[in-house]
Amino acid sequence: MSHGKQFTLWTHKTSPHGWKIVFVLEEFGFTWEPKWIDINKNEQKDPAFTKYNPNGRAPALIDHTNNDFTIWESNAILQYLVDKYDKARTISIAPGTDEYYIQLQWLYFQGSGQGPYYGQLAWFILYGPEKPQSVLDRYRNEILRVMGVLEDVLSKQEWLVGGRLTVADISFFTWNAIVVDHFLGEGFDFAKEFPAVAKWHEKILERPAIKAAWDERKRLAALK
Ligand SMILES: N[C@@H](CCC(=O)N[C@@H](CS)C(=O)NCC(=O)O)C(=O)O
Repeated sequence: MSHGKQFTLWTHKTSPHGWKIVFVLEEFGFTWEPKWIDINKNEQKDPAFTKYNPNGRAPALIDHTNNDFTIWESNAILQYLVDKYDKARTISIAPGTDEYYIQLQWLYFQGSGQGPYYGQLAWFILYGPEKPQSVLDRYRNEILRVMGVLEDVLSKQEWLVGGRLTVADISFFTWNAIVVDHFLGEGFDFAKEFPAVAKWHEKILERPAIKAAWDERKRLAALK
């Protein structure tokens, strides 16, 4: 490590999976160095990256304060960061409690229920050589179904777990923002269709570190 910072984050400049890691690094005030890989150039399959993440997908994190410990899968990275460094539990639930497993439940649901379906709709719209209507409908409907699950829960409680913002909430933010802004169409009215989810989403963005990081992502996306 020559940059002298605490972490190196390998990710694509606008990756939803990478930016939720940035949110947490910034929440803790950690220093980190980005190593941008361009997925449009397939750099995520390059050995320079796959030596850190054999799955060849952004992101991967290296913790230089812990013997260059390396970890991939975005929610495993979130879990690592809060279990190891959030001793004050500012954005997480303490291990060993029942609520810890509810936090895990939401992180697994984000990784298996939100990420893949949202990601596939985005992929077909952006890169699909064909765009079969049945496929677009399948992923769009699945996104609406996932938002419906969140709506059901968040219309009865403010946060997913623990009565406060945690990494469980943070993990959903980036994909929700991206599909609402780019992939659900201009006719999609977030606040009208899913009022509790939209309100929760805006509250996450009120967190200064998250707002600043998301503004930076928007700046980088505009430079593309
Ligand atoms: N489950 C993984 C998903 C990672 C993922 O799909 N990353 C995207 C960027 S947002 C990627 O690298 N796509 C390029 C590819 O699939 O080859 C995680 O949460 O880290």
